[in-house]
Amino acid sequence: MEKQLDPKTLAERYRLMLRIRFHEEAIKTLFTQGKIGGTTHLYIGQEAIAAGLVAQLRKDDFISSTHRGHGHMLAKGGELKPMLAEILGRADGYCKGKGGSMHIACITLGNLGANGIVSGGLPIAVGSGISAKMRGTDQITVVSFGDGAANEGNTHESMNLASLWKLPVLFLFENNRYAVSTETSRSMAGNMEKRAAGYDLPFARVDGNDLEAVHFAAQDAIAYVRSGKGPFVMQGDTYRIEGHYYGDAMVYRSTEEVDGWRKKDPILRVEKLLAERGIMSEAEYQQVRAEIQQEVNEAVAFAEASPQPALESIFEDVYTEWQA
Ligand SMILES: Cc1ncc(C[n+]2csc(CCOP(=O)(O)OP(=O)(O)O)c2C)c(N)n1
Ligand SMILES: [Mg+2]
Repeated sequence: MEKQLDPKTLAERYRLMLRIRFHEEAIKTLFTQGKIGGTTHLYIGQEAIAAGLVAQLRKDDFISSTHRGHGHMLAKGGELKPMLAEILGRADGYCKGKGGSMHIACITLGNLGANGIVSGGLPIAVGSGISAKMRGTDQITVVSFGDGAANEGNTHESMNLASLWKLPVLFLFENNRYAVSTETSRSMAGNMEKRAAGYDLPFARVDGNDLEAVHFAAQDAIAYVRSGKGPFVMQGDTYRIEGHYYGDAMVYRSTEEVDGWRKKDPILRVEKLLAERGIMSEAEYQQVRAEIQQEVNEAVAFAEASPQPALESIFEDVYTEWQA
């Protein structure tokens, strides 16, 4: 029999996946209402990866994330209220409203930051790995990156150095099939397994829409990296259900393709498991959905009531001081 999560953990991860999904759905509404500045990239469809891997990290481990990073942050212990306040650019946000969707960071939670630079998270993870090694701790750093980022020089330089110096970094390749409008088959030569082998790194590939598959592969990868043997590359195959950014016309792919992937929705798959294993009936998981929706609604109200950052705060939390 395939390995199974115990009922309590499965139910907890289900709640987390719903929290990630409903948070993103709330952002869609806020964005449509013109309440979010700039752009926003949604993690809808990829929840099993954050909930399967990031959620089992220790609090003192680190993550280095991407422009599509809300799910990673919530799985690392992020709370809905300061998340949404940050995304609305308000003073109660994780970065006091000065980071926004693409730059959410929280050092106490071990999030070294979402990142607007595609592949920008990888060198940061290498630096974090060097730090853990020099300090002699067994903390690990997980860096998520997409299929677009996979082809950037940063990715190769980071894997090379991390392998050479045996750094405690888990490279998490989230292949959601698209980089903006370009499908992976048109952008990526070879594959990640061969690339990892080229840097002498162990590799595992899983169905990224299968929570338990991600969890158990991640458990092994985390143990390997934590033991001090060096980095590991893990690939989760998934699909970006929404457009690249919210509002993208998505003319580059067919409705049939998207609908096909909606049927593989990682949340629906967990609901099926919960029911089949007698952990929750449909009525019970509908109740959980209602509870999480309520949590998200309260967080939206909190964020909307949060003040704008004070003008003077623009000079706080910066590394250099401006002088006339
Ligand atoms: C260095 C750099 N190049 C290009 C961009 C513009 N850009 C933003 S997201 C993106 C696509 C990234 O695709 P992928 O790595 O697959 O991540 P996904 O959006 O699928 O999560 C691009 C090209 C950028 N932000 N940074
Ligand atoms: Mg992608």
